[in-house]
Amino acid sequence: MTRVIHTGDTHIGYAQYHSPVRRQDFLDAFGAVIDDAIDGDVDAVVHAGDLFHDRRPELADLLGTISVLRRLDDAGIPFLAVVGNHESTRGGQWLDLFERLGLATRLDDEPTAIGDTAFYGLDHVPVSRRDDLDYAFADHDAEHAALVAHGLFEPFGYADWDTETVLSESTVDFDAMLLGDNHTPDVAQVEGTWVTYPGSTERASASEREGRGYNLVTFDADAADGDDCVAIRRRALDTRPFVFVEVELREGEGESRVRERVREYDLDDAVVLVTVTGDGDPVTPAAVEAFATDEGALIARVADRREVEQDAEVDVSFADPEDAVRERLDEMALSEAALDVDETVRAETVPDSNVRDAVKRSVEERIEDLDAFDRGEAAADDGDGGEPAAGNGDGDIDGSDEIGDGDGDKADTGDKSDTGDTDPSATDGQVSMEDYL
Ligand SMILES: [Mn+2]
Repeated sequence: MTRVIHTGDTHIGYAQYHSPVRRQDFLDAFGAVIDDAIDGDVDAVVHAGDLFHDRRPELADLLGTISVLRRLDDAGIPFLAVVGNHESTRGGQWLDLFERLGLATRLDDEPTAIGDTAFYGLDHVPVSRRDDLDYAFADHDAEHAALVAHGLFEPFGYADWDTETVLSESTVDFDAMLLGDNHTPDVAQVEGTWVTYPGSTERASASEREGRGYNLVTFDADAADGDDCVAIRRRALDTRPFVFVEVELREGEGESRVRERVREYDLDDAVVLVTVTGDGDPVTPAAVEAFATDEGALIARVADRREVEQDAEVDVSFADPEDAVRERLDEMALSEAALDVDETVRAETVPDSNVRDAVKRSVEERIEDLDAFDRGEAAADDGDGGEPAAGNGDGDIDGSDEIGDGDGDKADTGDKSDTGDTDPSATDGQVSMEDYL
């Protein structure tokens, strides 16, 4: 029998809402999972990627992570992991550093046996390079086998990676796929193989409403009822409280009604997200936010949905903001090279910290073809063609209906225009992982 904790999408280093307290929360959630692993004396902790929020964690994040991993190591419990899209660097990976320190095992196409189960790893691979994958895994002689992978797999939301293809082309017969990337916990069976996401361990976006947790996965001949050898149980984590307040204002109602509704909740140390809809008088978000923090909230954000509805001058549908952006881009008649840049900046497939490099690469690829830098033709009419929204690719799935997370976190909104805490001017000369290896 093999019993492991399956976790992922820890996003250490994420200063959500620019809050140092939130930054600590993400590390603390990782610590809580590891404490449970030690208390429960599991055989291993399996991490399915996005341990870090971006590829440039700060020294404090690294030191915090190392001390948590050391606790696990002191308890004699291995940490097996793969690399996610958020933390992936072009050189070596942070995970290699932890492996070098003896604190982690980077899973790959060779089996890592824990008890009677062989674990394999598949790092995040961009959509454009997936056709080259051959899913060739080395043989094992264990009873059970599991693939740990980072990506958006079928049959779950936003999927762009066909699970049936992975399973049918793999040279190893997997009993389970233990996944990361999709922040919504879920479990399903594909072709007789269990496929599961544990979800993120702290809410990385306001759309992650349900409670956070991780999976406890048991591989055993009679782990579950019948002849199934895999049992997946969900365990809850005690994370930062989020309070979602929805206020529909009626005619004549205004800020005092919003305050009244906010006060109905336990705001203590919570992230409070208020959405205002309906009619009524104008509401000043900053005033309500100050009120909520005075009442004990850690952070408060107010989204007044009525502003959008009332703005008649903008003739676009906000059902899909990407449509509005595309329409405006058409009018701007940008060159092909500029469109490349736009796509890189806006697509969720490129984590924020990688945008600079990705833009540099795309311009370099175009430099031979100067025509690509000529202005294009302005579209006579809008392209209403129902092409899919750009960038619903391999970013994390936290939904797009974000409220009040105006901190420029690209994981959430795909908004690459705000450099947030990865100010380009600050990245040069910053310590990189290679300095440690
Ligand atoms: Mn993630």
